[in-house]
Amino acid sequence: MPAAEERLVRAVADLEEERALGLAARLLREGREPLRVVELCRRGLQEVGERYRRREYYLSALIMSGEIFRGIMTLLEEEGAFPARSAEEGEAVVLGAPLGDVHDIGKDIVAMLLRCHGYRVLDLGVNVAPRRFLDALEESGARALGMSVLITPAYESVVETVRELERSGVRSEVLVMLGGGAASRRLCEHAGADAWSNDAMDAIRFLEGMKG
Ligand code: B12
Repeated sequence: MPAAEERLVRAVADLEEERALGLAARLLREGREPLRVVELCRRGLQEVGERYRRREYYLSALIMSGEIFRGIMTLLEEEGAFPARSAEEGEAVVLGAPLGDVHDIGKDIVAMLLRCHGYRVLDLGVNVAPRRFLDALEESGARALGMSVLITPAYESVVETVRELERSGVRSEVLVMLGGGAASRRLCEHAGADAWSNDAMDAIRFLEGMKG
């Protein structure tokens, strides 16, 4: 990894906000892909998570790291990195974090990318109960659902959401995709979802696959 990229990962991991923002701005100016900058920040946050797990950081560090990422997202928006396309005619996608999970940074990145690719995103936010996901799918006629799951206690709610779709008889009409740090092949299989990934761009690939 080039030194400038490594410095950004480290600045995020060390919670050096000003430095991280400055480095991100510089990388963009030098022509780095916005998604590359997102990925470097994600790695920085992953390291924050590791340090938290090892008890080298406290909860305040998680909060701070989230704010740093938000700052970088604002910067990317100001630079017009992910312009939203008009989506009135676009395919609808329901998005949210399952009940029990309040992490929304990754979900917001997915939402932004989808809008940038012309999808109509119904973002239900965080802590979304299974029934609310179902209601949104039925009301909007969306044929895709994306859940962003970062913590293991939210697994149950993911499983329950897929069951709710089954019970209502709409499961086979809806592409269910999982993402976020706690998404895995195991969870995908266990819940009976269709696809999972830790890469935001895959949301678009999954949706394109659905059309084909
Ligand atoms: C920032 C942060 C917070 C912030 C969140 C701020 C916010 N607005 O989101 C705050 C402070 C609120 C927080 C709270 C907590 N957190 Co926290 N947090 C993190 C941290 C450091 C970063 C998460 C993040 O935003 N990453 C960056 C984004 C960009 O990555 P991402 O979500 O994976 O998204 C990418 C892809 O996965 C993909 N993607 C995301 N969604 C989707 C969806 C689809 C469909 C697709 C295809 C792709 C996709 O796109 C993104 C870009 O590529 C992680 C560490 C980690 N390793 O993840 C811990 C972490 C997730 N938190 C953790 C914990 C324990 C907590 C708390 C319980 C702490 C506490 N004691 O209160 C609470 C839980 C609150 C709750 N009920 O949800 C643990 C979870 C452990 C577990 N497995 O259960 C982690 C892993 C830290 C750790 N190592 O212990 N946290």
